[in-house]
Amino acid sequence: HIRAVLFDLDGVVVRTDRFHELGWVRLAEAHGWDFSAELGHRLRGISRLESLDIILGENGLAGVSDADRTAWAEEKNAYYREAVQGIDETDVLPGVLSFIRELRERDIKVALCSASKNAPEVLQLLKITDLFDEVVCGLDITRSKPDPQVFEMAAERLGVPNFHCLVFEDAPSGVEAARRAGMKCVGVGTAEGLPEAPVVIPNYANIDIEALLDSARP
Ligand code: B16
Ligand code: MG
Repeated sequence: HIRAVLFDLDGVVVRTDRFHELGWVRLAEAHGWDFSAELGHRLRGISRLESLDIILGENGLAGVSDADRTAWAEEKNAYYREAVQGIDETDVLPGVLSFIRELRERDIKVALCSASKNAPEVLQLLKITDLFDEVVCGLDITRSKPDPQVFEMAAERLGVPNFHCLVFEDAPSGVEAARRAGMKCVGVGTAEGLPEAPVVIPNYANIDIEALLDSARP
């Protein structure tokens, strides 16, 4: 049975996923690189520098200097941080906060598991840090999704075995990371966008906790 639920941040709790994508779009436009919506989806959950390397690879720029890579990663982060300063409650996915509170009322542990180094600040801006028993972010991990490190670290901190954990993810890389951790997973988005997710919900409206926890059982 499920004893802990692990939430990704961008695209699962807050709609900051579009600001990450906007940051990459602005960077690509500034430098004349190609960037497609398909690539943007593929980059969900992937760390900043690895995302940049994928974009550079797609544009035949794999051999650039580390100084250039660092500068461009910082440029993207500046675009992201500029966009994120104005977020408020309206950027939180409808229903997710009450869903988290309901889980906690059922004594289910809740953790936030994000690849983003900006995750703690986003939680602070929205004043929702205390909603989570644990927060694991890009500052804590050394390997980005699809590596399971972020989820395994959260499970360990919560003291809950991996097979009692359920992950909510909007990223193909995150769904893969949950699978590698031996955790159940619910995709947030569309079945087409998350073909590997065993269960997909479009949003948190009319969520039936019992049914969801059941459907996530093997
Ligand atoms: P940062 P998540 C991920 O967050 C984003 O999906 C991804 O677009 C971003 O590149 C990554 O965090 C790193 O973020 O540049 O802020 O450190 O979806 O795992 O919550
Ligand atoms: Mg995400």
